Amino acid sequence: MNPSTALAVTLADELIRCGMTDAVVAPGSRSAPLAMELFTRAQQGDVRLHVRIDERSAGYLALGLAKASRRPVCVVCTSGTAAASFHPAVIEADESCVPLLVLTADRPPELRGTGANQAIDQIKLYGSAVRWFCEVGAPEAQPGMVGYWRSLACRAWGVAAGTTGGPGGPAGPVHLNLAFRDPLVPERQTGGQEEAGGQGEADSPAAGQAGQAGQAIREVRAGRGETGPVGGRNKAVDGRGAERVGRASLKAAPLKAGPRWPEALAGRSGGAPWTTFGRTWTAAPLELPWTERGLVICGDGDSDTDAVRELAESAGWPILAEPSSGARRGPNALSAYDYVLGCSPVFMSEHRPDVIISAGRPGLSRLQTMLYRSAAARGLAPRGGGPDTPRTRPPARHIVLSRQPGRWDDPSRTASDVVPAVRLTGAPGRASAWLESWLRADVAARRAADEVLDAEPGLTEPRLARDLTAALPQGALLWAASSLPIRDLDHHMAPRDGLRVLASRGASGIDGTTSAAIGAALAHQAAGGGPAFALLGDLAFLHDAPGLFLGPGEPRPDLCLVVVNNDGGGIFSLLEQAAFPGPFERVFGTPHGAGVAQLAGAAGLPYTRLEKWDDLPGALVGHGLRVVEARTTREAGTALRARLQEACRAAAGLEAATPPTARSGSTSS
Ligand SMILES: Cc1ncc(C[n+]2csc(CCOP(=O)(O)OP(=O)(O)O)c2C)c(N)n1
Ligand SMILES: [Mg+2]
Repeated sequence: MNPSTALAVTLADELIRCGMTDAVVAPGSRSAPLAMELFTRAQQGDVRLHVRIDERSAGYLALGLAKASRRPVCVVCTSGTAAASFHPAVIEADESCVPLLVLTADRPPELRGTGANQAIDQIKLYGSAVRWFCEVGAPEAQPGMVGYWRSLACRAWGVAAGTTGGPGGPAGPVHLNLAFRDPLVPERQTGGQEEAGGQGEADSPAAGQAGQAGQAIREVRAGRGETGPVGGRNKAVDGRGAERVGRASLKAAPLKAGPRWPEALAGRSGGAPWTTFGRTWTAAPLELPWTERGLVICGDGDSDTDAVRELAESAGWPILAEPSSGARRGPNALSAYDYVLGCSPVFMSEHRPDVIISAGRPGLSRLQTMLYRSAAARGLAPRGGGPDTPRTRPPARHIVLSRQPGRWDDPSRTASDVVPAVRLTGAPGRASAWLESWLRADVAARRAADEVLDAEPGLTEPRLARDLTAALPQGALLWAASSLPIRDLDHHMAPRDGLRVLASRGASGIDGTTSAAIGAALAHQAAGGGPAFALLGDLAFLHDAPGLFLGPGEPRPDLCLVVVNNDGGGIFSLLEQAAFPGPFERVFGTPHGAGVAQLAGAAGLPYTRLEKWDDLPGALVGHGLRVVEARTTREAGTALRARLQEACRAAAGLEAATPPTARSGSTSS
């Protein structure tokens, strides 16, 4: 067996033992050993393989798969600029703690820096965006390599998954740079058929060697240990969630090394990984005495939302949850909190919290940040104090929940405690006036916003966000694009169960949206989840056009891409740039006139144009990957959002007169 094949076979086998169910490959020659091995393991049913032409799309596909499945997914490419094209997905995976295993093929060291074709400096290519980088080194036929590769694969897996408890910290991307020397294909491939096992050529010495090497490869793929029975790891989940056991796992036999390979390639017996890790983040929960004026705020991310919701409900605290937090559920969740925070200074001054518990990354509402700051600044005297310093209440305690050590979200820099969990003591277990007051304000804002939305006969972006999330079936997944789609959901999505909302909010890029949504949909459905949908703007849709083009053999999700086409970047009309008519349209608005229908057609995808509200439920029905376009205009969207703010301000003015309780309402700061 040649060294490149030995490394690829062993690495793939060990990752499958660790639990890898999906692998993404982009085409190239230097990565051939891994691509061919993953193809073979996929044929055996040990892993699901996805192939994409564009590495940026491939990276985001892996990101979506890993995010929805919460397990590492590997993504493989050749050397050169191909590896650089993974960078956006690596950054997003870093920022949003998604376990991604980036396997870049490279030229061996003797070809680097020589002007050799397609050789660039790939060492630490992704800088500090990865939890761990390893230059694996060119494989050589020496004793000890197998333990090295197998333990390396486990370490990469554990660091990506965030389970090592080590310096890597929480889940995130890991980069292995793999130097492959020629030959890049298995011996049998040069003279015979891959799966023939050399039988047809067994008479020649060379063919005999190749035949034995083929035998060694097959036995590794079969998960055979040197001493024990075959393990249970070589199974994969198919597109509909059924587990398939690899055919080779049914037999056991001792492993023979190939003729030129000095040691057995097999892993541990029983199909076990070389190394397993235990979680070490076992810090005790914080004991928190109950207080009436508490708020729970949830941003994007994979928090323990059941625990957060339970806490809020037992304490009688409102939940202000972004759509992709997973916590916008239950009776305490607000649906129009941004309007409440923004539209009534009187309400806010009367409703300052004494404790805020936050989880996840806040990124959608500037007002949220202001809320943290104003609550935390209360009672902090300027140096030397002064007669006007408000000292009636101490600053609010801001407790940040972090599932892993070493990383937490606190952009307002107001955290007073960072803890894994909170145990509340002394909660009265009944609804409080505080909660009722927040809920009343939320209902008032919601009603005012709904009246404005319903009065508009034409298609509008905010109403689409509201009606889409209300219409989606139980068990559905919704991928929300950056820019206005996720913000419109934040303003208008009613709390509900049975809908999983995911988004790339780590770096909030508009790139890779379609591919990430496809990946998330595939993982969601492999785990038995329902249909998937994505809400994205026209620029996000165009940005990842290559993500629409799936080869005939590729796994396809049941995913409806709902494209809101306002012919450009609508969000900029809401920002300060809009006040500069000279450069605005060309530099920020970026109209393009592209045909969404034509692009869908070029990719062979079914297309529906949504013309009116009554047609929305019907437009969402369908199977497979498909596109629904809703055309809107940026001007109308901007005017509508201004009307929504105005209506909520008026509604909040009416409601604000009622402080929650005489006791708490009398002491604002
Ligand atoms: C990769 C990347 N490039 C640029 C941006 C800056 N950006 C933020 S929103 C936006 C416009 C998005 O337009 P569209 O997807 O049509 O959504 P709309 O705002 O119209 O709802 C741009 C260019 C970004 N976030 N990510
Ligand atoms: Mg747009």
